[in-house]
Amino acid sequence: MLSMGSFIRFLEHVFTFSRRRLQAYLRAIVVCIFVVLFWLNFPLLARLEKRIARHDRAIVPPGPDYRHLPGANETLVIMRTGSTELQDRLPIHLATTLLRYPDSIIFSDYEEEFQDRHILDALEGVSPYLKETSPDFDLWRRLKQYGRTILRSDELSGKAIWLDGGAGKAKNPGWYDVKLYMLGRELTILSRKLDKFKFLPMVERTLHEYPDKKWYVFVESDTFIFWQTLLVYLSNLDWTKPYYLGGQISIGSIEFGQGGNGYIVSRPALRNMVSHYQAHQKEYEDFTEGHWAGDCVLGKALKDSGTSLTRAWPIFQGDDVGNMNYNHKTQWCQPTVSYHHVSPSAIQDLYDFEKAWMADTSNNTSSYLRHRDIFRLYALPRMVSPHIDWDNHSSDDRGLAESLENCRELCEADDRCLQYALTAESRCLTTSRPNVGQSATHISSGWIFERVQKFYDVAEECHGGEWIS
Ligand SMILES: *[C@@H]1O[C@H](CO)[C@@H](O)[C@H](O)[C@H]1NC(C)=O
Ligand SMILES: *[C@@H]1O[C@H](CO)[C@@H](O)[C@H](O)[C@H]1NC(C)=O
Ligand SMILES: *[C@@H]1O[C@H](CO)[C@@H](O)[C@H](O)[C@H]1NC(C)=O
Ligand SMILES: CC(=O)N[C@H]1CO[C@H](CO)[C@@H](O)[C@@H]1O
Repeated sequence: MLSMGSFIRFLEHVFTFSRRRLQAYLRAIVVCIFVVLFWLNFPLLARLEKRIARHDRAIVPPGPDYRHLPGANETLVIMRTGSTELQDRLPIHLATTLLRYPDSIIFSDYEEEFQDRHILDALEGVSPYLKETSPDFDLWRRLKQYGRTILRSDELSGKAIWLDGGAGKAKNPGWYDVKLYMLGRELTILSRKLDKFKFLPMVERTLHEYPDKKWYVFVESDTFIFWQTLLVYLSNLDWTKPYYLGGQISIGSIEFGQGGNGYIVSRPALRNMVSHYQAHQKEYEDFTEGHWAGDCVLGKALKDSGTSLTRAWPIFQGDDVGNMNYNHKTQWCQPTVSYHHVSPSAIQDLYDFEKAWMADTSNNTSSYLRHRDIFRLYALPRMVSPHIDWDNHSSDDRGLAESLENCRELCEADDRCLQYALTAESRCLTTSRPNVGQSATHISSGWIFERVQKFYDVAEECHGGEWIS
């Protein structure tokens, strides 16, 4: 048998190749053979990879047991979404928040199976005449006839964006606009028009599906709830009384819980409302047609059936955890349960945060989070170093600055300034309001950490739970 050396010498002799060159060719051939073998075995490798991943998951220590927290089994979570936003908004909840709730229902404007979840059509119970003739039900009729594939790509919500930094509420009475995504404008309005009709039939169907829960927690796909804190809150209330808790807002003379903040209804209140609605469905449908906010219609139906809103702000927040008005008086010692306008990445972040917090407090399931705790445990650690592509909601214009560092100097020179941001146009913005902010493009943010830490340190200790009832 020829050894490799003599084989090469033989080839050299035949082809007068240089030895070095030949070795390179051989190496290339060997690599090619490996690549081909690898390619052929790809399915096998994929299976192996999956097995490793499964194994990894199996050895992750189980997190705190959300599903068996006291009261969890007597609480139902109802999420309202829409066919146009579902694909972008629901997966994060299926992977995080919805895993915690022993019982939950998801309502949309189209009945379908989505990632092994059955999605109910909230509009099923609306009067047939209205559904067949109202222009507001255009989208619903198309979906019913052709299915979800009829949705054009420009009708799907795409990546959630902040059109106006969440500050549009004051100037725009249609606060729903704050929630706009990258939708074709026409459809945004269409889908909102449809959305307002969901509320009352959704509540009716909910009671039909789960008639015996003590508490019904209604959320949207951009709501985040601190689950344990919510359950501790509810354990402090008497569920046998009619309760309707939410973040208060008014349209005209009707006060109601803003839908995206989440709102909570006790069983007696829900039952009263559903019987009242069943007796006056036509009137409520007429009222809804002439109105633009479904959560307001719901507030009216609850009021008409004997349950007024319990104003639960600041326990319920109308905005994201990154955009809080922390102050030592009205937003500090009160517990915190819900946030609104929360992006999917922030939902993941808050979910992980609560999970770690629960692990730390697992010896006492009566532990709850106050705004103060969120400031210390969530906000402060995120304020240590400057963030690129981040908006911390600084708004006092200090003029031009050459760099983020220069902007920081402008902030340092003013004792009240806590944080700063530099825009793409090199404008330096500062504020005395401590805020985590959120991911954004063309702006960078920083904090004077000693000062935000001091903001925390100088506040008085909190005593007792300030539950609103
Ligand atoms: C919920 O769980 C508690 C124990 O944690 C139990 O006493 C109660 O009966 C359960 N309620 C329901 C409706 O299953
Ligand atoms: C729970 O653990 C903390 C420290 O980890 C401790 O300070 C606290 O007293 C414990 N509470 C109970 C009820 O055991
Ligand atoms: C558990 O936490 C709650 C709320 O902070 C507190 O009131 C209670 O005393 C704690 N229980 C124990 C046993 O430490
Ligand atoms: C709420 C708030 O103060 N938002 C500010 C965030 O920063 C931008 C600059 O990018 C300001 O324009 C907003 O007013």
